[in-house]
Amino acid sequence: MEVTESTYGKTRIFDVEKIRNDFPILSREVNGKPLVYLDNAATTQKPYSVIETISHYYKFNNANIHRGLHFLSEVATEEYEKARLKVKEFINALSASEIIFVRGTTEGINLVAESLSRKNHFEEGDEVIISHMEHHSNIIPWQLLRDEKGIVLKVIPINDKGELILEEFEKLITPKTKFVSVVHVSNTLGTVNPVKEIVDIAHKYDIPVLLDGAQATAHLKIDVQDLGCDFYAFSGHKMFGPTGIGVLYGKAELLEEMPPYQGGGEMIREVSFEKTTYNDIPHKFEAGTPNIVGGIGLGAAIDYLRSFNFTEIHRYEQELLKYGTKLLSDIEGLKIIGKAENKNAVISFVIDGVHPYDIGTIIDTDGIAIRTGHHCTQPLIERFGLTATARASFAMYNKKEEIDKLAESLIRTIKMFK
Ligand code: 7TS
Repeated sequence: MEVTESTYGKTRIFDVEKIRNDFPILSREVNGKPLVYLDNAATTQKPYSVIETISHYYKFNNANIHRGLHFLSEVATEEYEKARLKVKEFINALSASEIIFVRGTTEGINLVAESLSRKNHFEEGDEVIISHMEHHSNIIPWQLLRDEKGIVLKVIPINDKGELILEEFEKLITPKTKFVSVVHVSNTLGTVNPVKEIVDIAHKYDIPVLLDGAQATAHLKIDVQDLGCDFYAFSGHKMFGPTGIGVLYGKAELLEEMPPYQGGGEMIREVSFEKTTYNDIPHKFEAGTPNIVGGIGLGAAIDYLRSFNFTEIHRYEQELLKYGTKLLSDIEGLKIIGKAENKNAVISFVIDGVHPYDIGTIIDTDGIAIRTGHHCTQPLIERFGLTATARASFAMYNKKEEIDKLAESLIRTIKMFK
């Protein structure tokens, strides 16, 4: 099936009240107050269309895929593969065979690290470059390779605003540099990295690049061909889709040469005790029964996102960011961490004399959900001389009124600690 623009019908007018009505959870109360959900970098809420797609699948179409010749198995397979095509269109990959369904960003990165290692892409002393603002899921897989293969991890530094220092990146490259893996948008700072430039620089030296797109896909239009990256990993649950499903995009010519990540059913062509031949990509990387309903649900989330114009989503979220930055900056004793010029709607902050955990706990009593802690970016938090921040992260269904409530609740918190 060809997925075309017409599959998505007319682009919806961006109307935040109408958008909010698509998300049932947004009308619930928490601690007797209307929920103010500002933890979207951790996970986004789900629209009816996604919830109903999942429910419909289990009610009417549930079967294992790529196996049985029976009716339901064919329906389920078709739905799952249709979702793969939607992902392909969504990120503008060249082919659906470049779309591997995984558990999430974390598994996508681990898959690449493991498979490249198995291919002997790395020798002892070879270097992998990451950045100072990586999520742990783009640090630990490479540290595991460091322990296993003796590779060296190099880190692109950042400035005090929380931006990558691009000139330093090129200086880190040596003939031993074999891979670059960098986050597209920082979950802690909101910084949008100049990933296209990073890819261009790395490619001058024939070094493949992986981009961690976990925080990008719900907020920016992604075009992997335009970015030129070799791999792009993201999670369904951070873009209005279900948990337990994500995507690893990889250029076909690289995936073809990479050995499987896990062995099992689905990923083989023929098996004997002496020799096994593998299936074509992407199936070679999808051992076992996959998260079928997750894939189909992700397809529904993509349909939902594509019913809007990304430029409008971005414009609106930038408005929220500007409004929130101003409002929170005006609170005495509050300091925003992460002031990149190019930033998505994430505001990390600390307050003099109030521990982030206390902030989170107290404003929760007002029904406000934010995240506190190191956000799985401990080296980054330490770079700012901290152990934790409070973080409000926005999605397109958030409103300025919710930021007002956040500010009021923070002021109440500060008063309690005085
Ligand atoms: N990379 C980035 C940039 C992330 O923000 C996250 C999750 C991951 C990778 C891992 O994604 P997963 O879906 O595989 O778990 N970030 C967060 C967060 O900021 N708060 O909770 C999870």
